[in-house]
Amino acid sequence: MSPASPFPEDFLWGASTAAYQIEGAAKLGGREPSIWDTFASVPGNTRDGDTGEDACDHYHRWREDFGLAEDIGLRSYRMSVSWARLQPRGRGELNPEAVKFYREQLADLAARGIRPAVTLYHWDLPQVLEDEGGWPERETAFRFADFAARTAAALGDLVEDWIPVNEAWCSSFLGYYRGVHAPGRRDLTAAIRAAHHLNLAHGLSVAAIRQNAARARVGTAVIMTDVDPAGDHPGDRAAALLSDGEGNRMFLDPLFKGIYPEDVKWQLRHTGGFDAVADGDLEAIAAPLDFVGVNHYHHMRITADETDPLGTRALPPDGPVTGFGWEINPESLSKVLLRLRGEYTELPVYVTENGACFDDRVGEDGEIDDAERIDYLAGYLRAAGEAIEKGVDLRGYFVWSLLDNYEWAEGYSKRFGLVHVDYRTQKRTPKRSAGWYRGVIASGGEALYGD
Ligand code: IFM
Repeated sequence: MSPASPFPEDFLWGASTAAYQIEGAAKLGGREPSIWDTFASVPGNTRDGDTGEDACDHYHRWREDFGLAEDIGLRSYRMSVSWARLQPRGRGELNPEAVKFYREQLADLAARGIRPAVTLYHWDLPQVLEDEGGWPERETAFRFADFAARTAAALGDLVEDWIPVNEAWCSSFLGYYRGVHAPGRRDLTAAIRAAHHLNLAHGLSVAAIRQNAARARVGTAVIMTDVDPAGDHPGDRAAALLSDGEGNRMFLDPLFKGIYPEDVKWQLRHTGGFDAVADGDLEAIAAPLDFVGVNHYHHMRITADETDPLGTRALPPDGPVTGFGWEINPESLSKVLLRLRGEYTELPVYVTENGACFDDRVGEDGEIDDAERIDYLAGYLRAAGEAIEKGVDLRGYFVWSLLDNYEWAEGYSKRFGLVHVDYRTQKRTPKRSAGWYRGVIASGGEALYGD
């Protein structure tokens, strides 16, 4: 730790990406479609009909991208592997070409002194498994555990830090209830079943990874949103409680307490979704972990809304916002980290994602002066530092994202990267924030506290 910085010496300064958002090469190397290929191919599902078919062409350009990561001075890089590439039919032997592809990447990261963290499921379910019912079906959790075991065996000598499932809330509630993410279903019962089976998939894979990769440290990446009632009205308080229950506690409670929240079960009893919970599932889900990853983007003020099937609605933010219209409120990050420690666990924590998209412009000199992103990241990093000072065992922070990339239903319209990508030419240009982050890392965080 340097005198002015609360960040420990061995803090993992990192950045994150995900396979479908950057790889492209959707039809190469033996890969078969995932639910995102199918969803994005339907007109109207994504902005401008954008798909991840080419994305950032990281499949062919990963060496260049890792060079950029090294130039920034990243100590760790969080990536995901594509299930549809590694196990294209959702079962059986892994695809050797995909194993080679990821092994080469992991070896290259090691050679550059960058520690990898590997996510196994960042939303790209093989379409063949969705055709069999997808996450609302219990079998999918067992398919995932098998995939996790095989992948850990194939890559485990090159990776220590494993994250089985990224943001189970998005896959379940955005994918199966709101219908805005793949597979685009709108069925609350299916979403609750999906949430449970994603939780179960996480739990089953913890043991599967450890059995197949001796050095494994296994964690998770939960999205934690800071939720407040919009007003003092009892209706707003009840709506905020349910929103917190659906978004945060549905995932944190089973992981760290081995229960589903009683109030959420009661509110959603009419769906029958919790009938999916079988004897022994909660014990499996609550398998002890080595660390927790927190993805944080939102503070939300929730009001009651009878027109919404869940009865909740987020009010538009009244302060500064990102290019997504998401409220900029760094204090929320320290709040969720302190809540995690106070209510759930004292395990080591990593902020496995945090960042912002803005309307970045390439200047006439070819430079991208993304001052808003620098302000955003500086504010949230200082908030992370405050959480450390208040006792949170925070061991790392990963900017979302290393590169501009495919932002799901928003296509290529939202740019989150430290590095700009020209999707026409695939030219990479580090933004000013990349140089700024390099300085932060080199100073051990001290640069965050200069004048
Ligand atoms: O791009 C996503 C990422 O895939 C998951 N977490 C949130 C990011 C920004 O929306």
